[in-house]
Amino acid sequence: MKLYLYTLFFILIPGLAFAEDGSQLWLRYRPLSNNQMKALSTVITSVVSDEQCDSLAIDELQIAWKQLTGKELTVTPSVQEHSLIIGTNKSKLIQSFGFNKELQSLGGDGFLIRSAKYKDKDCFLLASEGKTGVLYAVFNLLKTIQTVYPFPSSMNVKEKPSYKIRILNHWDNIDGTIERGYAGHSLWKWEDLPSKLSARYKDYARANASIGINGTVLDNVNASPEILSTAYLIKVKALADVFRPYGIRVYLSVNFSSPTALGGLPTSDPLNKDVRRWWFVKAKEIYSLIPDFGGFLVKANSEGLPGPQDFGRTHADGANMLADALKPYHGIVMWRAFVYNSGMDDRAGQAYKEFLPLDGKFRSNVILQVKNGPIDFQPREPISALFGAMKQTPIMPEFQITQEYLGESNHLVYLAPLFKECLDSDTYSLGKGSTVAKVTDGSLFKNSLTAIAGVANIGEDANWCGHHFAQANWYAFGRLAWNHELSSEQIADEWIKLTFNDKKEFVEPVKEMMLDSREAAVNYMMPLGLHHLFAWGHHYGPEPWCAVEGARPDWLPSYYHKADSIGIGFDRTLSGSASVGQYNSPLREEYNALDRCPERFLLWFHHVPWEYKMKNGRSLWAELCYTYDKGVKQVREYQKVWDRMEPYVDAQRFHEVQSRLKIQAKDAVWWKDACLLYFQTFSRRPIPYDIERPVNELDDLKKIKLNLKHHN
Ligand code: GCW
Repeated sequence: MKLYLYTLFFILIPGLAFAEDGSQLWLRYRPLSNNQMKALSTVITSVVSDEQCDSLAIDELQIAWKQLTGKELTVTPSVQEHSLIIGTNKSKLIQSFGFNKELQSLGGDGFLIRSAKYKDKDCFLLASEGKTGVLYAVFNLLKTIQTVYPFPSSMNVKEKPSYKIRILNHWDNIDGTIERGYAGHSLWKWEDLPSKLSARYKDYARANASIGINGTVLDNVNASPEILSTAYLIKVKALADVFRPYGIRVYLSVNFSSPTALGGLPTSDPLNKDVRRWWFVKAKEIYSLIPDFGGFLVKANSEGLPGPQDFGRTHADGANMLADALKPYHGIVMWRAFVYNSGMDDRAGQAYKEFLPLDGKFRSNVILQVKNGPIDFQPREPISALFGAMKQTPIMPEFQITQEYLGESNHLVYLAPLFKECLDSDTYSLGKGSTVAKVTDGSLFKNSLTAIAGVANIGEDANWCGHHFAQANWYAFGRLAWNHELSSEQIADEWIKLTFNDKKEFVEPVKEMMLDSREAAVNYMMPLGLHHLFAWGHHYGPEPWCAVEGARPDWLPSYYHKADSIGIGFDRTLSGSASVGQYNSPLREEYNALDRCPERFLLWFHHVPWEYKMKNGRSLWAELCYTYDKGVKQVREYQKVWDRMEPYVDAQRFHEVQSRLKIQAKDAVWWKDACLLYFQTFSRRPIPYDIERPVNELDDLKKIKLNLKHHN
């Protein structure tokens, strides 16, 4: 009976009849309250545009208006009192305001939103040098309408993106699987392309445009040569055509040995004439199909992939050859610096050693793509020393939005604080204030090619990202790529209001939980600078004891934690692996000195005795125990916070988040017990008696073997 009434309720109330599956992301346009509507209707009543070309932006505006206010936003041929005037700098009407120079300086993606007078009429101006900028301005205005109360009676917004290229990297394979993807299969339906276009392609483009993302690498960096076959390029073209109106360019990851694997050449040596010709011809073919193709992303001589070193050439030789082929069409090469070889050399220092000697040797259309930290997207890493070291080579940060090492799509971990921690870190490259943000946005070294990449967490799940809160990480990446000065708090605030609701009772506690969540994950997984304690084969659960016969040592946790009877941690000081020496002063000295090293990086840089006294007076062992315990407590707290939110959230999203928090809480205990019980076999000290006792036996934990299919 209860079920019957419930069903009836949904059938009878239109608008509630659709499932709240999260598919609308942050683009929901919920009806405004009467007060909000009043404030808005006193300043904007109609829209005018003297250009056809902005129809997409106008459409978006009109759709949103209808949903927000219940009214049509009428398009008028001429300016009226309270008109919203929209257009590019080409429009005569826009030009009449005299902002030409300012608009030019903001570029095709930047925009102005201004209160202005037109022949004594009060109006709002929304303008850009380019069409994409106009679309961005519309999304910005719509965001303001939904998140700022009351709607301001006058506006003076001027925005220009921090990075020219704001790009997602999809690790999507052409067989439809996604490497490190936790939200179902790939969105790209290669078997249906080019003739059948999924409706989600447009939704994807629109969502990206709404946060300023303007590029997408469609395929995995572990690239199949087949992606460059004519059959696939025609499919890529079909996607590029859908994305183009939204200002999104398509890029491809390429396999360095494509000339051999696809073209049948005996070699892929970058200095070989036939190889060079092969790439030139391939570039020509690509651009004949996709005139605005963005360029290539390359993972070479990394984790077993082919690269120029197979032929005794350097990374610069390889990158430059591709850059030469793309140059006539203004394409770029994003060359990854994620390289490390198995051996005795500290993995954390290898990319720097490999690439620093090549500084200044790359073509101007090459940009080096560097992961935020020197190892691999761990819950916490210091920055890669390459930021700020390569002074003559543009560098783009690579962040991981997909939560490979952060609980996949089961854990609620808001990543803006992680991204910000990297961007705001000082490299001291040209003295104090040389932050990663300034090193990479072109302001410090005056380079004009600037970019930032995020490894996408998007799949074909209805809610796109697996966990409803993982949408916030896609959103945060886009917002920070647009403006790296935004705070994590501001981004969370926007996202919550747009995605859920604007009730203070909901926004505040949920925001607090999000802002705290990355630190919680560090606490229950790898506190105090620990890293890579993950299980073999997947990167979900703990296996600090992991030993696989014949395995590369640098793929095993013991390589990183180095726990023994004396202590724990990787000695990267000048008397250890010396990787600390790759940082500029004063970072180098600070990290090198045990008593000055920030405790969040302690075990990253030092092998520390169990009895070492921490700043708060506890021993290292005790501090490790308390920190793991704190992480567990934080997640238990999130469960309480979320359960209290039930009145403010639709049932489906409430329950889905609730059930994932249960998994996260169990996982946090798993992490804590596994790490503490295992490290205790070395420390031989008791777990402080005032914290929760382990609920697992170490032997049982060692038997856990996850079903990879479930997790990948
Ligand atoms: O961390 C490793 C991942 C690989 C990934 C690689 C990379 C795409 O475990 O799955 O491969 O990094 O970034 O190239």
